[in-house]
Amino acid sequence: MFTPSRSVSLTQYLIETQRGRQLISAELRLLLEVVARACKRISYAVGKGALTGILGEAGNTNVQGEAQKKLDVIANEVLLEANAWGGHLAAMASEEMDGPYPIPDRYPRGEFLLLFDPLDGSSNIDVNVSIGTIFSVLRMPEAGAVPRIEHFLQPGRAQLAAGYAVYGPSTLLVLTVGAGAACFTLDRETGSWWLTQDRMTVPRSTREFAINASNARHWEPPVRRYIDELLAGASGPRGADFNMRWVASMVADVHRVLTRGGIFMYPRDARDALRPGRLRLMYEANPMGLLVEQAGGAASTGMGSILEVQPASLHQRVPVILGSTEEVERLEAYHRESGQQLT
Ligand code: AFP
Repeated sequence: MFTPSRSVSLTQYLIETQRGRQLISAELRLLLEVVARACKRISYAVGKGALTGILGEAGNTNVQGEAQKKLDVIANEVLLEANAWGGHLAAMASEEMDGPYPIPDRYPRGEFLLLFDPLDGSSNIDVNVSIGTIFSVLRMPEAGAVPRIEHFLQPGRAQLAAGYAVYGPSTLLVLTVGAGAACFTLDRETGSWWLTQDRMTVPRSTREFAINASNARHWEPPVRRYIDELLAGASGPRGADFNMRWVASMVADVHRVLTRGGIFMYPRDARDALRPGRLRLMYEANPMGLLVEQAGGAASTGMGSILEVQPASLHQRVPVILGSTEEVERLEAYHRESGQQLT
C-alpha cells in the first residue's frame, strides 16, 4: 500500500500529471476535478440514506428497462448539472438516459465526451452495501459539430481517462489518465481527496473469483469448465482451493480485484441470445477494463480484449472477464478450445 511521504491532493496530482508529465491538458484536468466534485456530492447524498427520504424507487424505468432508484436519478442529475457549464464537454451519455445529452447552447462546448453509470449497484442501495459511480472520457471526434451518438461509438482503447468512485466504508476515487491507476480517499471533514495509493497493481495470479453463481445453468461450456475446476479445489485440476466473492456492485468487486487481485466475470449466458451479457460496454466494461489493464491486469470478452470491441450502440452489453492476467488468459484459452464465437 502506498504511504505518501507527504499528503498529495487530487488537484496537486492532476496538476503534476499535466505539468510534469504532459499526460493531460488543462481542460481534461478541469473535467476530472469537476467529476470528482460531483462524486463527492453523490457520496454525501448516499451517506444520508434514509434520513432524507432518498431510498427506494423513483417510480419509473430507465432505457435499460430497469426500475430507477431515487438515488439513480439524483446521481445522474448531479453529474449533468456539474458538467454542463464548464466548457470542457461537447456532450454526455448515461446509463440512465436514452440518448446523448448535448451541452446546452447557452454554454460553450468543449473537446471531450463524458459517459457514466451514475450509480452502479443500485439494487444494493436499500440494503446499505457499497455502490459507486463509473465514468469514461473520450475525445469529441468532430470538433464543433452537433454531438451525435456516432461520436460516442469509439472502442475503449480510445479513452483519454476513466475512473470510478466507490461509496463504501470510505469513499474512494480510482482514476487513470493512461499512466497507471491511482486511488484517492475522501476526507469527509475537509472535503478533499488525498492520494492513498499511487499505482494500484493487480497480481498476475489469484485464488479468488467473483461471479453470480446462481446463473450457472445458463453459462457457456468454457465458463462452466473454468468454474467447475475452481470449485474442485486442491484435489481438482487446479491443485488449489479458491475463494468466491460476489457483491453485485461492479465497482466494489472490481475495486477488490484492483486492490488484491482476483478474476471478475459477468459472462454471456443462454438466457437471451440478443443480450451478450449484463454489463454495458461504454460506461461499465470499457472504463473498468482500462483501469484493470493500467494496473497490470487483463480485460476480455472471452475472445479478446474488451477495449478492442467496436461499439455498435450506446447501451450495448458485452461479456466481461477481467482481473489477474493468468486467470483471464486461461479462460480465453478455454473459449478458443471450445470454439465459442463471441463478439
Ligand atoms: P444494478 O445497478 O441494477 O444493481 O446492477 C449492478 C450491475 O450492473 C453490476 O454493478 C453488478 O456487477 C451486476 O449488475 C450484478 O448483477 P446481478 O444482480 O445479476 O448479480
